[in-house]
Parts: sequence; C-alpha cells; structure tokens
Amino acid sequence: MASPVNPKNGPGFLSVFKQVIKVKEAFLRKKVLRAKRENIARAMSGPLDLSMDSMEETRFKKRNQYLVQRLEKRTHFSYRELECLLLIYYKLWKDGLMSNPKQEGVTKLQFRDVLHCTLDMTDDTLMDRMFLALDKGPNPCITMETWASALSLFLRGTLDEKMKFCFTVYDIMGDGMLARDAIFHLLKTSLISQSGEEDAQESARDMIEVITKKMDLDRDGKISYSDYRQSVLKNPMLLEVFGCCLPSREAAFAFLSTFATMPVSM
Ligand SMILES: [Ca+2]
Repeated sequence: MASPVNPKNGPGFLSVFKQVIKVKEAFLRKKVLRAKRENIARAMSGPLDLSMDSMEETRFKKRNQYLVQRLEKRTHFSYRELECLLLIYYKLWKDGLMSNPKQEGVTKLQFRDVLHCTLDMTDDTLMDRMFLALDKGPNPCITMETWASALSLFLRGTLDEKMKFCFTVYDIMGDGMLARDAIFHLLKTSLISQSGEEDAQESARDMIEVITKKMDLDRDGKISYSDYRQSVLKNPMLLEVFGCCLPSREAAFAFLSTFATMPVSM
C-alpha cells in the first residue's frame, strides 16, 4: 500500500480527535436522552474531516474498497462506518509521518494514545497484555485490519468476544488456565494503582479467596476459560474482575458517535 502523501501542518489529528470526543462526551451526557442519536452523529461528524481534501479521500476509499468489503464480514461495522474508521487510521498515520517519514502505518504507541485519550482507557497495567492479545507481531505498527477488529471489539463487541479477549489478556502463561499465583499477580497489579504496594498485597490475598470460591466452579484450584465464562454469564460484573481492559460504555458511545450511523443505545 502506498504511503499517505502531503501531510498538512496544523494541530495533530489525535489532539483534534481527542477534543472532539471530549466535547461529544460532555454533550452526550446532557443531551442523549432528548436528541436523536443519528442527528448528533451527523451534526458532529464535520470537525474530524478538516484535514483531508475530497480527492484524497476518494482515492483512499477506492484503494481500500476490497479491504473494507473483507472487514465488513469480520467486524460489527457497516461499509460506510469502516470507511470512516480507516480514514481516522489514515489521518493518524499521516500525523505520524510528520515525525517519522518512514512510518508504515499507525504505531502501537499511537494506538495506545487513542485508547488513552479517546476511549478513556487510562489503566496502563494491562496495556502490554492487551496489545499482545490484539496483535502478536513484533511490528511497531498495527495494520488497518487490527485497527478495525480491535475497535469492533471495543465498541460493538459481543459478550462472548469480550470474554475471550479479557481471558486472553489475563492468561499470562498462555495455557488457558489462571492458576492461583497468576490470579494473585493480576489482582495485586490492578489494586496497586488504587492503593499502595502493601495494601494491594493484603487486599489481593483477601480477594483471591472470595473470587476463587465464586469462579472456580469445578474446584480444581484454577480458573479455566469455562469457569470464567460460566461465572461471567451468570454475573456480567465479573467480566473485568482481574483488571480493566475494555472501555466504559460512555466512552465507547462517544467514540461511536463520531462516525457511526446508528450508535449503540446507552
Ligand atoms: Ca477450575
């Protein structure tokens, strides 16, 4: 695929995008119950397209039409939504090219910033694990496919998709089982950001008993995917029990409203 050309100067795309999302979030909180969601999306989609002329946009869409067709089958987005999402990718890539002309796509670092700034995923403790679950390759950039499928999961993923993703993030040993020490490590790590190291150890020790009792359904001392899945189906609050790795509903909704024709209901 050809590199984007003629990156324009001006504020970085991500910072513009971040501001748009923040405005949308505030706006949606106040108005979502009264305003028609489609109108919100249409009325507020303008500012994101400032940095690309229509010829360039048309060329980009034409060049990627087969990819969009493929992604339409594999993600929860429509053809038009995918075009918008890939345009966001393209603009981020162009942003990156300003500092590194050899950059071959959106870098993982940029994607991390997007998750941080626009999807409010500010908990860094599991970020590396999340990237491994999304994209195992050593390449510093993510492909458009990874971009689209990750956002499909974060914005419109089914409970099953989310459970599989979360468990993969938690499964540090990669053997499909969460042993006691892995559970302790996950709990402690997620608690450290809220309390100090010592308090986190203490709390993790307390929590491990409660959680194992609740989730280790076959009583073999480990939490398998089947234990986890059945527990989450019974109580969806347990989905992110071992650490945050999904955006909040509000953040996902605000992001969706930048490009989606029919955002999910809140
Ligand atoms: Ca078990």
